[in-house]
Amino acid sequence: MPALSDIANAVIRDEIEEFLERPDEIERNVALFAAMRPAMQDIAAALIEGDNHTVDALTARALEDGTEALEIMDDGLIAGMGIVGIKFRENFIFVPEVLACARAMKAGMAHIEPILSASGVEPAGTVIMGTVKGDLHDIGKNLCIMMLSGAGFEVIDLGVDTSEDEFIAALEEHEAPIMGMSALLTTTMPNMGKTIEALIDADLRDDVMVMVGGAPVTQEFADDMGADGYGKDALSCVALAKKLMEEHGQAGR
Ligand code: B12
Repeated sequence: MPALSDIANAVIRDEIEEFLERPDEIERNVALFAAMRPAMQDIAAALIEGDNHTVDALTARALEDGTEALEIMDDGLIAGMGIVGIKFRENFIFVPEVLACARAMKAGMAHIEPILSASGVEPAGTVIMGTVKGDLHDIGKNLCIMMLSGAGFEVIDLGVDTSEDEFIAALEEHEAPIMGMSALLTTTMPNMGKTIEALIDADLRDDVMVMVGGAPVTQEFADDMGADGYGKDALSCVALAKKLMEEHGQAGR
């Protein structure tokens, strides 16, 4: 089993030692960071410190050195944000610090976005994406959008705090076969179900495949609300969108 001392970056070692308390989270993060290249650990450390300039510079350098954009996203950026999430949950840090980390994440994403989005393949279909009403979290949604664009989907981004009416207006305007909703708060998750209800009321439910995601969302919750699919991360979002496109075609919609 990997040990804390297997992690090259001192900031990451200190963060795990000082702020992680649950044995499963310690074990998972030690294994994750110990297996990671030191350059990715450095990006994660700068993100955890909310240092957007360093994340910006290190991400650019890693790409120049030939590191894959996906590796930087998964290892440097998402793994770093995982530690931030735990510290936030345990009240070691608060909204202003998390906002600084989110800014640092966006600084890194700005470099990988053009790479993940530059696919040059035939348009795979249109997807409408939005974070549901009352919810301002957009990092995960934006990662999904980058990956979808990279896979050839045209994505209409409705942003955050998206009302049922805004989803409906976008569907009517773009006639998209797929709609994706993101929610990060247990209090806003029910708004996904409410949006699906609104689609039924507007007589649009049969025209569109609905996919949902976000950290608190589960397959079971997705089934209960009547969504057509659930994806746990940006990669599964793309796989799901492709599957739903096929199902949409088979249903003759
Ligand atoms: C960053 C962050 C913020 C930032 C958001 C900045 C931004 N621009 O997004 C700020 C500081 C603004 C914020 C505010 C708040 N937050 Co906040 N936040 C987080 C944090 C730390 C990370 C979220 C994140 O970006 N994760 C990284 C991304 C990559 O992961 P992801 O979003 O899950 O997305 C992936 C998958 O879920 C999936 N996915 C996502 N969407 C979709 C959609 C589809 C269709 C598919 C298929 C897949 C998919 O793919 C993504 C990529 O792999 C989480 C902790 C956590 N562990 O989630 C708390 C967290 C979500 N926040 C929380 C809270 C409580 C709040 C506040 C209420 C705090 C406050 N007191 O004000 C406010 C709410 C504001 C609002 N109305 O929305 C709680 C929610 C608790 C709960 N049970 O509901 C969490 C869990 C922290 C905690 N444990 O306490 N937050």
